[in-house]
Amino acid sequence: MNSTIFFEELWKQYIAKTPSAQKVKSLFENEGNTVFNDHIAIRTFNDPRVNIDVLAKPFIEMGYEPKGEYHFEAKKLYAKHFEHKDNSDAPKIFISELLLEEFSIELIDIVQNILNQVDHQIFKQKDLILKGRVWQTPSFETYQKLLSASEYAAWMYVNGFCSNHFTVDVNKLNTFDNLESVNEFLKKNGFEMNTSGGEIKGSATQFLEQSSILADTVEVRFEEDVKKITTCYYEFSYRYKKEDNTIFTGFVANSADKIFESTDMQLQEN
Ligand code: OOG
Ligand code: NI
Repeated sequence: MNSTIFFEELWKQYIAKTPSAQKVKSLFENEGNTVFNDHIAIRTFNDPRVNIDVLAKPFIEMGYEPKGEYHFEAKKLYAKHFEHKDNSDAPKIFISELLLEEFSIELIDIVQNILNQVDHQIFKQKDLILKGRVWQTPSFETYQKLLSASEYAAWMYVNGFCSNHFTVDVNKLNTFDNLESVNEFLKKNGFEMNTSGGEIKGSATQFLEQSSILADTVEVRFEEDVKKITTCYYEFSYRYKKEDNTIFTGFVANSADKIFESTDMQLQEN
């Protein structure tokens, strides 16, 4: 699959679970903008069957290379970002993994059991991140156990492999000069911002400002019952030039830490 088709397919799957993203993109387009994607993000577990290296492989084959590394001590996550070697317009890829060994035996067992349900070949497929949840129907009891230890683990159990967000490159919008005006526009149109750590995460001195709307929710069929659970969200980024006059292409761990919370059910109004 060529990379253009791959990203188109990824977008289709993403908006199927995140209709707000398509709505926001259309609103920008109606104002006279072309929307460019700054980056996508993928979540996983650090189990060797599905860790960052496994999920990065198809991107490496497309011409991406590893760049920055990020540590999230409280959330027990590690992440890497990847950039395309020769196409600076290609979206950056941010992949994080849950550090299983830092959790209880119970959580480790649950995750092992989930992964054991899946044929090994599936994890090796290049289009794994187009496959969503590749394990059996989740149990709400298990979901809640995971949730008490890690919102990320619980989200991953229900949503599986996908792009958990796309990101509007605010630098490239024609009718907006900054992230504040984008946020005002989103709120005026009825979208709810992730306010954890403030509406805007980061600053010009960190060369990156980010904001995001709260994740959409869908009704998920669990073994026991149907429940509303968060899916994916849309992010907005504004990047500044560094001292050397080139634009900053990395991520800021303190800001990312708060962006992760866009899928937190507790931030939802209902
Ligand atoms: C990723 C959160 C971090 C960013 O741009 O800093 C991030 C996630 O929610 O999986 O996307
Ligand atoms: Ni992001």
